Amino acid sequence: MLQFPPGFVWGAAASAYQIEGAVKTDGRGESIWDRFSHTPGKTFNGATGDVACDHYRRFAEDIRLMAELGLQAYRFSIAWPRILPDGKGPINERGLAFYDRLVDTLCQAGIDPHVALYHWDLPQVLDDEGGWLNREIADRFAHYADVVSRRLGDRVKHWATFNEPLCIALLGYFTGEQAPGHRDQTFAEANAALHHVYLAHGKAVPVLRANSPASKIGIMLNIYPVYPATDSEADRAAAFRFERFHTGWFAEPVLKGAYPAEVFPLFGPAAPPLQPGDMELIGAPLDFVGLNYYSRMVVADDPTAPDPLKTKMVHVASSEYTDMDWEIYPAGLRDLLTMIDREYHPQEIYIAENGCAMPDVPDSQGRVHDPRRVAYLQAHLQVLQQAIAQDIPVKGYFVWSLLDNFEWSFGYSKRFGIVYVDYTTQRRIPKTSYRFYQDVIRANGVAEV
Ligand code: GCO
Repeated sequence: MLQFPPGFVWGAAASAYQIEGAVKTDGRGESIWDRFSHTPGKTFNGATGDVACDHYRRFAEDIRLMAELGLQAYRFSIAWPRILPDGKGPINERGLAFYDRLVDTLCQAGIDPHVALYHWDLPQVLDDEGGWLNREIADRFAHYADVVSRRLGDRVKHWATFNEPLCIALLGYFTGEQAPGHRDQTFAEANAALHHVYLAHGKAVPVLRANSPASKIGIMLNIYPVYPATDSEADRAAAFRFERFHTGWFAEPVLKGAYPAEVFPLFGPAAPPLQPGDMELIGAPLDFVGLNYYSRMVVADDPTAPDPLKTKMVHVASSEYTDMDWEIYPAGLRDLLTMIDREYHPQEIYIAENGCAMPDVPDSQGRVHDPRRVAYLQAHLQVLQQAIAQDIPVKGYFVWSLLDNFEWSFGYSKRFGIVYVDYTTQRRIPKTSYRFYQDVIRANGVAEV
């Protein structure tokens, strides 16, 4: 048995739009994901988060599942449009009251609430005013953070400002795969959106510290370990460019207070719209960094690629892939943690998301066996335990996710949960991986294979 340290935190992660449903209940305003998912052609089979896992109504049942699992923490996001339906102006008390009940029910179950303020569901009214392209959004976000942390700051001891600035900027404004679905190939919009997300983060940190003085504050990042497709000079240079961009661009502003100098010239007039004082604010010291790890990036040189990096992702023929077509590569978690610890020396790290999509189907007795997910989790936990044994300050692990849920543009076609959701009945069926994770938590350790 590979033991984790005493006090290691075992959790599960989810996000508001992916599980709550109830999109028009109790005064919730429209979000950009409501608008995007209801736009024909944007999501698989036209799926939306209108109902999702109906968690808004069923949260007490889901918290019972968490308690039976033995969870010590639950990472969820708050829907800005429930709190401020227009993103600003009057507070929607019924929306705030929902999260009050959620937090109280979690605390009564002995489960620590880890809150992310923003997991992609921007109030549509703010997007109509420019959204993340409008620098004023940073003040709107700071106000939202103030309203929420004044109400919950006595019980929430872990706050993350944003989930994955990379996806907000790149998928929302460059590839258009996610809301608000812009496809600006000059990269100017992606860089402006990214910079304003960072600015909003920098403005919210002191607000959270003031309203929730006993809490720890951080951000959730998806940073990838990057490997060259071949040992050729061109591919090694491509991997370096990709790594400096992805890690540098999507992590260093908040971890070091600066964009990587070698990448800045790539963008010319499309560079982030910096103003004096921005980077000092953005680089405010954090108590933890949340890392969402799923897989690595294998990169080759591609002179024909559309983006300034001139790189392309490569499949590894000898590797196994998940239902998302992501390579299963546990060693990447060790390499990522080693790099983050060496380069940025974070006080604390949480694995804020780790898991896999598999084509789960109930058997004739209604049970869901997911041995490949068990194997995925076991392999990554084994690597994690070994990294912690090397004194890398990982304090907790959050499986993505407790429930199968709305996987953004993939709709409900990808199942990441350790609990199966029958969306026609909303029945929850714990999978084999739920029992596996229950045993890991109970033992605070994982069997070595
Ligand atoms: C992300 C998001 C989650 C996803 C999960 C599976 O990392 O993309 O945080 O909302 O659903 O990662 O893709």
